[in-house]
Amino acid sequence: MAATTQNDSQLSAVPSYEEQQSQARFDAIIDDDSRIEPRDWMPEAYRKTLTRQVSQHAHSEIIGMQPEANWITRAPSLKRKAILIAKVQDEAGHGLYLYSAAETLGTARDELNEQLLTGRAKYSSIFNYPARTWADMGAIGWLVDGAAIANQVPLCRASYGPYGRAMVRICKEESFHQRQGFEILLALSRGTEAQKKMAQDAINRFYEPSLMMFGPPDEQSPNSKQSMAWKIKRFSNDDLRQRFVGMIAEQVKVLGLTLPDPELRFDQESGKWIHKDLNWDEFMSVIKGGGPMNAHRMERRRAAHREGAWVREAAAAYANKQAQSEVA
Ligand code: BYC
Repeated sequence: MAATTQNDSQLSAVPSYEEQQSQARFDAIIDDDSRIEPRDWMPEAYRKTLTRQVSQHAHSEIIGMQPEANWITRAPSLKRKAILIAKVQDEAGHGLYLYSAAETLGTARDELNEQLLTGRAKYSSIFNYPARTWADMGAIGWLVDGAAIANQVPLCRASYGPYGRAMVRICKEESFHQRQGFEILLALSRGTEAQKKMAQDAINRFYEPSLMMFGPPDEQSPNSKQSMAWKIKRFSNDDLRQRFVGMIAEQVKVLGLTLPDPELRFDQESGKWIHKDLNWDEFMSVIKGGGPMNAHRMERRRAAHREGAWVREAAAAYANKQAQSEVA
């Protein structure tokens, strides 16, 4: 009996002719740099890794609203307030496009949301650091959105159609976000001594966490190799970090400020930027929930979800009513 069971499972592990054909078609689409669409056959592992990445990306956009939203009431002028409101609203939109893209992979939004609220899904490490001063709005825009752009522009070419298309729109908005952050820092750096100091302090605190947004070093990144083979990721974590460092090393000069990294230099021989060692123990602790703001961010998100229950109920009741009137 046991032998029969083993035999059966061995047989079921051998792909059927149809499965082999589907796999070959999938491989050809990837090789061809073309796109996988929701109705196409895809390996379960591809679906799973995309659901993980896209939903975690969506969660990051939603949690990422918090540090900036906290500054809306304290923005130094009406103009700054209006810009910040628009930016935070954009992040909500990014979350919604990304949840929609993730849903096309077959997991309902309620389930994805549940994964966030119960701590089963990650969101970007960067949002577990506090935004202490107005200059932090500048540092978040310039460094955090800057890192986001460096990471996300290649994702516009991700092999999964709905993800790549969502990224095109998101990247356009992110580049406006980065400029507004840079402009906040520029105004502060040209202001009083105290304002300049505040801008430098914000850069000092956000530099290292923004470099860690690209994920662990390549040799410690369990998902990169396969995600690159599937053309979800187009560049490795370290390669993208390199591009970003090169970009901000030049831009900081325009600000008349500095990056808190005495080791930072371009090494002609290797063609690489050398930067200080990043604190990967801290990164691991932050992504496991031990960052300075993890508990606060999650508490706030759960409260917002609870407080939004009546909106979801009203929207569902309205949709129901519309559907009924269409049938009638
Ligand atoms: N934070 O094998 P690896 C924004 C996890 S939103 C937390 O390299 P992968 C913005 C990783 O998930 C920015 N966790 O993974 C919003 C994995 O754990 P699991 C968000 C991280 O997926 C509002 C493990 O570490 N951007 O810009 O190949 C306002 C091993 O890593 C992080 C995106 O989500 C991290 N930083 O590569 C302002 C971009 N890094 O899942 C701004 C899309 C790694 O196996 N995502 N981990 O348990 C990606 O490009 C990739 O998922 C990553 C990681 C490069 C982040």
